[in-house]
Amino acid sequence: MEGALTARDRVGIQDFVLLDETTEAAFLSNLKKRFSKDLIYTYIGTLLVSVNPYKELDIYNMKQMDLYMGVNFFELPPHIYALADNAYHTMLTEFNNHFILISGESGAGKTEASKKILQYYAVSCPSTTLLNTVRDKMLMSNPVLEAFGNAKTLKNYNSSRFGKYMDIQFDSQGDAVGGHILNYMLEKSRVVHQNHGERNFHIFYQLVEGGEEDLLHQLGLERDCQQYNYLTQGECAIVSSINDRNDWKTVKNALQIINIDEINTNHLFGTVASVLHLGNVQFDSDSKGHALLNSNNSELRWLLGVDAHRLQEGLTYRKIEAQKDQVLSPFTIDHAIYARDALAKAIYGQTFTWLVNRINESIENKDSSRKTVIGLLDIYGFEVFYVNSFEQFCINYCNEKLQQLFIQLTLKAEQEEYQAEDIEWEPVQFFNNKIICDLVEEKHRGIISILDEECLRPGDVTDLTFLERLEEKMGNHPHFVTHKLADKMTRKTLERGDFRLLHYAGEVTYCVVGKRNHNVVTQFKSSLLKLTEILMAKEAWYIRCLKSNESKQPGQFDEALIRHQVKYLGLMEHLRVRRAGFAYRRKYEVFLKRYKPLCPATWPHWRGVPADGVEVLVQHLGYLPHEYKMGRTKIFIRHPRTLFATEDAFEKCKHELVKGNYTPSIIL
Ligand code: AOV
Ligand code: MG
Repeated sequence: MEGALTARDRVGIQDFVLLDETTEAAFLSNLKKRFSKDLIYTYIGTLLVSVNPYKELDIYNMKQMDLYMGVNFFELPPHIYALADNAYHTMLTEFNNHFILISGESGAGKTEASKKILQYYAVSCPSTTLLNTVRDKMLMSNPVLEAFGNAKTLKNYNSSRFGKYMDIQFDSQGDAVGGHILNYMLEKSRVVHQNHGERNFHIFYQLVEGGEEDLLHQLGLERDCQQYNYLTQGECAIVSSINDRNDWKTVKNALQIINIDEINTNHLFGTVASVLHLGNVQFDSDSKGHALLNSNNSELRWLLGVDAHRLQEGLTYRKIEAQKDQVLSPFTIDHAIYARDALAKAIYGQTFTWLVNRINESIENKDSSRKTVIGLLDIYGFEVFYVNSFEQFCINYCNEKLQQLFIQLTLKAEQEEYQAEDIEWEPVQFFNNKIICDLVEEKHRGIISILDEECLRPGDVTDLTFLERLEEKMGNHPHFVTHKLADKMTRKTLERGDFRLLHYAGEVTYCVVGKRNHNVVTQFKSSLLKLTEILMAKEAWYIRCLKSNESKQPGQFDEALIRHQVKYLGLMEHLRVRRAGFAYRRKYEVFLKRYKPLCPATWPHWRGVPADGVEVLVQHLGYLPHEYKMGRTKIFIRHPRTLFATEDAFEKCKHELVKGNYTPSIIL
């Protein structure tokens, strides 16, 4: 007993459900104790809490993978491999689809977690040469998509600037046989503008720093990031902790593995180079204030293989179709710059979509036999910058939706199920962020609808009229703050072009200037709706990632920062529901069908109603009264250990069953 206590004191408790008290202080103290021992993972039941260590830990090697393969969840210390393995085995036994929702704010460790899971499946699933190829391609899709879709931000040196949902498909033997990626809104504005201390997408720097001499020559590029307007706005093109040259090699190799041939690879880098050249195109104005291409522009000849004259025309004139005629209306310099940047963003966005499509073709499994999937969701985390624009609005809205999904699937559905099944239950209160999701997306009344209406309204619509309309309609909403209200409150005042939302994870001030991209946001809303439907049809597993400190320092546990995340992620409420509730539940029919060989009275057939059969069965297995409850249609099992013991007994009897000489008494 003393030994157990010592271990507990030393390394904390590995499942929060077993904590003596469910206070926030006890929760944080346990997390801190474990973090100080480099134990970054802790469970709340089957949910995995992960704290970013900001240093390499020796816990992701082959030995560790071997250790966790096929082992029951709670038999070993908490690990991301245990969760991945448990999802995999549940999928195989129940032959259904699963997804792993990885959430947390920017820099909390979501992308790293999703990579660890993919690596685990790549190593742990049975393999053949052919499947190894598919697996290599799936693994190699990561460095390619990160090069084109990730960037250094103030929050994270490798921040995902797009959302990614990846289905890994398994056949009935458990082989990983293919995959499919869905991507969500790439932050295209980064191509043309970066805030101070931030960079453009990694691939630009990788090409300029790492590209072979011949290639750079062919693309008309100089090996100097400072030469390119699109690379220098953040004033941090070169960062000591990012090795662009090495990453270039990795990306080139990865492109080969995912079957992008030399011609397409050349086109791909030609397009990347074109964007850099486009960013250097400058304009002068003539005596009437119309934009003209600057006479020093040598850049145009490098652009896209497009006729220079037509491109020049496209960048300095608007084409107006009037009945059968076409009229060219000249741009001012500001308009010309806007057109240039819009073109650069569109080219890069299309290139990214093309790349995702190529990857999908290369990892697609064409065999039509039935497959089950494990979906991995790794999306940009909640973020607050000094200036927050349209993209932050979409990113944070996406995080609200995922939090809502988590609440629906865990806190809400769980408690509703106890009520529906007549299980005695003391409700646990929680903050439901549906009110904020509605504020953003509700039909006819939400911010997105108002944006739509404003953009379609004839007349003089500007950013500020849009803001006025918002203030008119939302002014009294508890999660919306206008600049007028902010002035009255003691809070930081707002600029005239700003509004503030009180998100589940904190306050964010958004600047509406230049924001009114209603098509993109409406599309984003419907793609999130589809994503929610995809996820709701699957069994969920959760990883909640916590950021340990803002300065990315190893070993630093910023208690206030972590307390804030524990709060808004709803971890305390989740723990309370878990502790008072039941880890597993099965329909009586399903439970009985699987485990009936374990009891002479239920094997080979139970003649009565399934609920009675289950009662007889669990009595025979020695379940204690506090370990389970009988609901209206399901048995509820309090702790997974009870189910694991039953499952172990079932595994043992399976061999005898196959031989056909089985009687329950042999086993029990
Ligand atoms: P994110 O995906 O959650 O942010 P990342 O997964 O990119 O965050 O993690 C940020 C950085 O933290 C990584 O580049 C690593 O340096 C470090 N890190 C994270 N997890 C681990 C780990 N398990 N072990 C060691 N270091 C780790 V964002 O994409 O910004 O929302 O949009
Ligand atoms: Mg990420």
